[in-house]
Amino acid sequence: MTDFEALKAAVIKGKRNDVTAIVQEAINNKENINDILDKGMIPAMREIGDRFSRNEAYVPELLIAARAMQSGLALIEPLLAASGRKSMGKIAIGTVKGDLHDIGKNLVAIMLKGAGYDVIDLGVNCDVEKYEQGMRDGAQIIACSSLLTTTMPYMKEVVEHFRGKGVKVIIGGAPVTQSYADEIGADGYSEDANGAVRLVDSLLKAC
Ligand code: B1M
Repeated sequence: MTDFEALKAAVIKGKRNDVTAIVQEAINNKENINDILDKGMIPAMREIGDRFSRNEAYVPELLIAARAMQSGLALIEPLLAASGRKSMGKIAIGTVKGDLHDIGKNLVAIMLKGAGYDVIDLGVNCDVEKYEQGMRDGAQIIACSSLLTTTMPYMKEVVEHFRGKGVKVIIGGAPVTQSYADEIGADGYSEDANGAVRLVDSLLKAC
């Protein structure tokens, strides 16, 4: 039985070795992957963010927590990666211009890969030209992530740029909402990584 509180504490404190040890043990014990994420690692990032808001944590603490989270994700990714399955479609994903947050974007990419999609990871700080490269490389869907209220408006530029070009643009990230997606005319929004997979499934089925 995994000690999710210990995992959460290890991520918050940025204890990379502890995070990898707990996640590896959870994997060995065939713990549900979604539980590892939803009961341990994701609440940890929420908690460190709340502490940051209250001035009880600062950027260096956010960074070391993020690194610890990424080391746990690195162990989970291969388990979710589709093994030799026929690709169900191609998605290009990136965090929008001006924004360097990539944990949520990485999680969405991992889940999409796990569901059998080819994923082009465009990284962070993506301008329309970078997303355009994703389209040239065959992506049917462009997925944009944003974590800052100041970078979220760039999603509107991306949506407008791709209008009529035959690719769909979907959006997500902590400050993003369905009503914002409707307002800017995005083809879809999802609140979390699993929702992103369902969204992509339904958009590509409709093609
Ligand atoms: Co930053 N940061 N940060 N940060 N950071 C937030 C976002 C913040 C809310 C913290 C706070 O104040 N409480 C705040 C934003 C406030 C606002 O905009 N109103 C903030 C700030 C202010 C900043 C800086 C400006 C701080 C500074 O320098 N003064 C700065 C900006 C840098 C920049 O980007 N230009 C900054 C920097 C950083 C670090 C570099 C230190 C680090 C990022 C490291 C990294 O990503 N490699 C960091 C971190 C770690 C956070 C918090 C604590 C955690 C983010 C995270 O990883 N969450 C965050 C607080 C918080 O979110 N509570 C915060 C876990 C992740 C799994 O969730 O990314 O939401 P999330 O992804 C979810 C969903 O949103 C969704 O699925 C994911 C999984 O379920 N999703 C999608 C995400 N993308 C999607 C795309 C889709 C669909 C779903 O496509 C269809």
